[in-house]
Amino acid sequence: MGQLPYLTDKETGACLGQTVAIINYCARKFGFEPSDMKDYATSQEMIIVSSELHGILSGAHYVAGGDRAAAFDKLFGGDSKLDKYFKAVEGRIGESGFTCSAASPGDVAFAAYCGMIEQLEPGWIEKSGYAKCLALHASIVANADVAKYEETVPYPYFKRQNDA
Ligand SMILES: N[C@@H](CCC(=O)N[C@@H](CS)C(=O)NCC(=O)O)C(=O)O
Repeated sequence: MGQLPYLTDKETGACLGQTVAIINYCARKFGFEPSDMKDYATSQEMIIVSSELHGILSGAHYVAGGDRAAAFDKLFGGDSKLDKYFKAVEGRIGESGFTCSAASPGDVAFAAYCGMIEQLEPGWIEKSGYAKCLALHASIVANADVAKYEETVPYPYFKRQNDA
């Protein structure tokens, strides 16, 4: 498709694009798929939720007419499409601190979008009252391997301002 992200796995020879396919490929390769079918179902759902969050952020970033700042203002202004998703996820985070009984690929994907949102509008998650989502994100980024990966990301893809 000529798009990013794109993964080349030299060990297996697999080459693939599409974020959801890459997440599922890595989860299976490294044995991170939940074995419990209920957790597996929730994890898959959260991967797609994360993909839809990507679409929402992308819609503001590439808004028709180019007024990106106004589009993001609307998104972070309360009662937006973003709130709808965060309210739903907030209600699904249980005693484990995740949507599954332990951190799943879907939880990690969701945490990645929490991180992007924190970069775009620092404090929005907390200010909006999504305390469980915030704690889920904090718990994922506290993982040393996640922190190591984060250091390799050169710059944020989504930009908040028109002139960025
Ligand atoms: N459905 C794809 C969307 C990927 C996508 O939109 N990639 C953007 C960068 S975030 C891209 O490569 N845009 C350039 C293009 O489409 O030509 C996925 O989930 O990976």
